[in-house]
Amino acid sequence: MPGSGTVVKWHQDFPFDPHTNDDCVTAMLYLDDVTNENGAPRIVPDSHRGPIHSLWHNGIFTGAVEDKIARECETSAVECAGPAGSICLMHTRALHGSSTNRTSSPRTLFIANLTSADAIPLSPNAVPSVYSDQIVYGKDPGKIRVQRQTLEAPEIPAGASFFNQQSQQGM
Ligand SMILES: O=C(O)CCC(=O)C(=O)O
Repeated sequence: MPGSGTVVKWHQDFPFDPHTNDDCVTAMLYLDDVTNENGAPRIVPDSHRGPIHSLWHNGIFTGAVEDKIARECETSAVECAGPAGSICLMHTRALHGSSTNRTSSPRTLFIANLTSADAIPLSPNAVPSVYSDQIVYGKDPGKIRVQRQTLEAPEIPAGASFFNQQSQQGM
């Protein structure tokens, strides 16, 4: 929101919303024009091929990667600006963040997590909806695909937003 000074710190979505496999995509529908001035999402190309970074620091789930990784993101991220109606599709492992909205108008995104039907959630959905678990394309395979991985359990947020978690002083 304008004037809030809110920054979305660098993170990957998968550690917030782990599944049995990572064939998962975050879809961000831009409801307003999204520009450099109002905090366009910034994504690090190819980072989905890299490691999952911890969002826990000093025993606190901060929802953000450690400072050293964040500094690397700053130098390699690309900005994803676009007019209202655009959709930004991002792999669940992609490192991303957004800077503050420096304009006087809101910048609104509708965000949906799309997963392969055989990717089953490993932690409770923090933002349940009537559309949760709906198959949007294809049929239920009746199978669960499990990839070999070791993941840290996320902290389940008290509210619908991860902003409270990211504002904690854990790093
Ligand atoms: O609101 C934004 O700018 C990005 C939100 C985000 O990073 C996310 O939903 O994972």
